[in-house]
Amino acid sequence: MILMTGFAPFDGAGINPSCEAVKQLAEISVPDEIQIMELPVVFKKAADLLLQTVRDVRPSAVICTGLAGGRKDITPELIAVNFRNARIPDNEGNRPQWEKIVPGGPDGIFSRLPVREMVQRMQEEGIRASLSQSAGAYVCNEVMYRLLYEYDGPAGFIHVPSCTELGGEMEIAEMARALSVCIRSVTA
Ligand code: PCA
Repeated sequence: MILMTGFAPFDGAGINPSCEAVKQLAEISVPDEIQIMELPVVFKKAADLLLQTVRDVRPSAVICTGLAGGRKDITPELIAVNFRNARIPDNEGNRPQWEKIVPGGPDGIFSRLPVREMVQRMQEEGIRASLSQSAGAYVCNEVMYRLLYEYDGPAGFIHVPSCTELGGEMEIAEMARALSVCIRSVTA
């Protein structure tokens, strides 16, 4: 079973397309294949909750997703960095500046998902997709870093762009389709 996560809404938006896409994906995929989970947009808490669930449900792979508002493509992330620097407060008012996530941990950890193949497959299916070399320094990057640091199975992070409901160009149904293509790269 693959554990898939999306994030709660943040920064004043009413929805977060990452979570909506993951929910739609659960409806179109084989029920035993995935378990879904919504993470709070809160430093430390999101990663703690995720890792507790990973220990409890023992998934065969973990794919986390989040919103990257300025992008137009579905972007699998190549690497997480050991660094927090929040431009805006999280949903509980935390705004860490210029900090390490894990003092003494490696500077960066590469995704353990087949990111290159995922991008290729999505493009072949006509979906706007490209590789991202930075997950930022906000809650998504922290979740990706702690996941890769504390869990040793296949794991990584995919950012989705803004959705039509929030003034973006991509439909949530298209994002769900993109994630189903990505899952095929992990299970194949
Ligand atoms: N995107 C933010 C946090 C939650 C989300 O969906 C990020 O990219 O860090």
